[in-house]
Amino acid sequence: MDLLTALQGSYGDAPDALRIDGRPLSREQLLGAAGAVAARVGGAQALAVLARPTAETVVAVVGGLLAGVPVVPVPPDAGPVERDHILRDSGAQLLAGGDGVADAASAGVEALPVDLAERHDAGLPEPAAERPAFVLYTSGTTGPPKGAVLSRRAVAADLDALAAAWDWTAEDTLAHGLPLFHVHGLVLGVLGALRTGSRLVHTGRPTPEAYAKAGGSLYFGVPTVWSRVVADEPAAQALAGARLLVSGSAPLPVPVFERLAALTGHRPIERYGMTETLITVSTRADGERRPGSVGLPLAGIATRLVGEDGEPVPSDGESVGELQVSGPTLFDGYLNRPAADAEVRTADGWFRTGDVATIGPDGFHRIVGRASVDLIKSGGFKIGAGEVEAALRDHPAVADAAVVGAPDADLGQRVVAFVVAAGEVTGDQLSAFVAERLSVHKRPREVVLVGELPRNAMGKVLKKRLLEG
Ligand code: MLC
Ligand code: AMP
Repeated sequence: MDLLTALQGSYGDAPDALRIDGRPLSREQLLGAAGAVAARVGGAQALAVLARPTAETVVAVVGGLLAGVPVVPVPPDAGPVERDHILRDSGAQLLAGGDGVADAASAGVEALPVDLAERHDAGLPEPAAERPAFVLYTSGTTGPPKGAVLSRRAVAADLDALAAAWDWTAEDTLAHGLPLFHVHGLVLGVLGALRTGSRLVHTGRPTPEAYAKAGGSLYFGVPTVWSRVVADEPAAQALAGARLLVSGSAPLPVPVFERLAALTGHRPIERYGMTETLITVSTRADGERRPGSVGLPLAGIATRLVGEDGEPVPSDGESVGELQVSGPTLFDGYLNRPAADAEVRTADGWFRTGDVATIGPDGFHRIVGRASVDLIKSGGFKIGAGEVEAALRDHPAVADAAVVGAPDADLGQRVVAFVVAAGEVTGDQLSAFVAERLSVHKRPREVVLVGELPRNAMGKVLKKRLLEG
């Protein structure tokens, strides 16, 4: 089945099939403007899109997909270090959504204009299902972000499995305000709506007031969004008329689940996934929604738990092991990084998630933590400690730095940097330094200046000790 079938076929002529940051767009407008983009990008190695939450971003993404050109979303607040890495590593020759030619020229690529008023019937054949749809950049424990290559087949398989699990149809209005450069906001939050044929309301930012006003039947949010919603009772109560509230990208605290259920009358769906695997496990619209649990594998997905000794771990609901997954939604590999690729795959072809989980006798999965302290989830964003440490070390007044994720009631975890200073510097200056070079959400929310970092005999920083204070 074509990746964008619903987009081309069954859509009505509603003038606001898509509403993004207050701007309405019909499907005919979206397809016409995207067709014009497609006609310009044909044959390019990759199309980078500065992924602001705008209609132009959606048009550029759909244009790339119509042309069969891999789309590389760039965080709109990415500083030069992160942006240049993504553009260089992906081989993108074109950048859509920038502030024009100057922006693109400074990044060494050509600016691709996006005009919402243009109409062009691209008339292009459906690209092969094996072709990459996206290269999505995701942080690892060390080094700069890696580009995960996701095929059109993987995206289509995941969206169809989610539509089945959540009874997601063209009758729905999907509402969310998540960023358009990750799986959650872009793959599920935009392509999911286009593939199922549902309307889409993107709220610009995921604030409780904006969610209350959006009039959705289906809502997506990261746990930070849901915890802010339940703190705003009128906003939460306004969601009572929805059909389904869905949480993902990080663990939903049980008290937030319970509060959401009490205020809205809806027990939220929780689903689990990763950039590299797309969404693989979820509770179902027609099944039990259990607090603290992400439910059952989606159709076509197999999961297993493996112990540190490499032996299988029993599905008894108590024994923990590394969660491994296989199925049609898995990525094709990290761009230009065969060694990193080999690390995450087992000899028999399963993907090692790095998440620690239990599986109950009833098949329900519980994510209990991550194997590495160097991967931080803050507000649903994955942040590699090594990338932030490297950015801090680039500051002339930093002799050494160690970054950890401390528990945080709002963000799940917050980035805390322990820094050995080599000169006069304040925590705010270091935080701003990281925000300028990388993405703003990667900045340390707290900087602790220390005389030295605790290390073991091998010279490795004892991060658990830092976290214990
Ligand atoms: C702050 N700001 C700065 C700054 N400090 N700007 C420049 N320099 C500095 N030093 C600005 C920001 O740009 C922003 O501006 C504003 O301050 C607030 O930014 P913030 O503090 O980062 O926002 P925060 O409140 O922390 O955001 C919470 C949040 C966000 C929930 C809205 O974390 C979020 O959108 N999370 C979603 C993450 C997500 O989608 N993950 C999915 C990954 S996919 P302005 O102008 O913007 O207000 C995945 C797979 C799966 O995980 O399973 O789904
Ligand atoms: P990312 O690489 O940004 O796609 O983040 C993927 C990671 O987010 C996973 O490996 C998990 O650690 C985490 N994650 C996603 N969904 C959930 C969830 N529902 N519960 C707990 N952790 C989650």
